Amino acid sequence: VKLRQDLHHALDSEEMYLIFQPQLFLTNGRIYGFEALLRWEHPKQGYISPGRFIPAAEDSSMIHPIGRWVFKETCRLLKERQDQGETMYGVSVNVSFRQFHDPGFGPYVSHTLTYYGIDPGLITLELTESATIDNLHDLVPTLTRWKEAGIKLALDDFGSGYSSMNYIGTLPFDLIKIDRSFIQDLPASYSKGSIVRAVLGLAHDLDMTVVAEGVETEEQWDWLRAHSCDAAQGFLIGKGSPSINACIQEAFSS
Ligand code: G
Ligand code: G
Ligand code: NA
Ligand code: MN
Repeated sequence: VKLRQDLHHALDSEEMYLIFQPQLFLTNGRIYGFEALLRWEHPKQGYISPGRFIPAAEDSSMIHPIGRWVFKETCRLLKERQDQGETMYGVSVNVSFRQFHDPGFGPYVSHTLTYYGIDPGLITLELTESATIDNLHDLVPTLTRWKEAGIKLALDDFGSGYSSMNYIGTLPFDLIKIDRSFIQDLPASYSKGSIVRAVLGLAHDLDMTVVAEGVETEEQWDWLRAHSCDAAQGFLIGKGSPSINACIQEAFSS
């Protein structure tokens, strides 16, 4: 209850900020893009992980202003890079399925991109599920409009929790992010490897890109590269930083 109340003040009092975690192409080690991850430094409790506060935000309606802020802040930071003449990279932003209950969110995304003059092709929206969805078909019009605008769509944490084959069959995803739980036991686990190979086959058959999450070791990197996974993200490459440039330095320092 307290956490929920504190969420109300968190955005206004600038307790929340974004970090960017780098993703590299497995073929050539170049930058694929970045994932924006929300951070909350609570004035009394210190760091609170999104794993704790996102579910609380989803259970209240706080996910709506928080979700809008995350998208706007990402665009603001991209605009800053653009104005400084820096190289532009794609950035993915997490969107909770609960945010579709906010009918203004779709238009908000379009307006914000226009306001900051950001190429929609730079944006991937990562859809994350924390509960079952009754009617996936209801999401299709909004997702189709985003795609028509040039925004890419990712299915996050694939294989874990509630996200299932049903999602891939119904919604127009451009990429799949394989959950860390499948990657962490590679290359030792034959069964996890088998699942990852199957996901790669399925995704590539459907012309989808695959990003592996939670890559921590060289062995995992080599295995994923040998099995034609497209890109990797994880502590092996970098933990992430509020500054995209610092993030790039970290990614290439190892
Ligand atoms: O940040 P961390 O790596 O601890 O992420 C934990 C979980 O929180 C992940 O499932 C991630 O997708 C989610 N998450 C991180 N940032 C955001 C955000 O801005 N919005 C939503 N909805 N989820 C987020
Ligand atoms: O839920 P989602 O997968 O979107 O969020 C990623 C979460 O995993 C974040 O909490 C992030 O800090 C964390 N994370 C990112 N890379 C790694 C990694 O290589 N290992 C571990 N253990 N956690 C990671
Ligand atoms: Na995510
Ligand atoms: Mn994820």
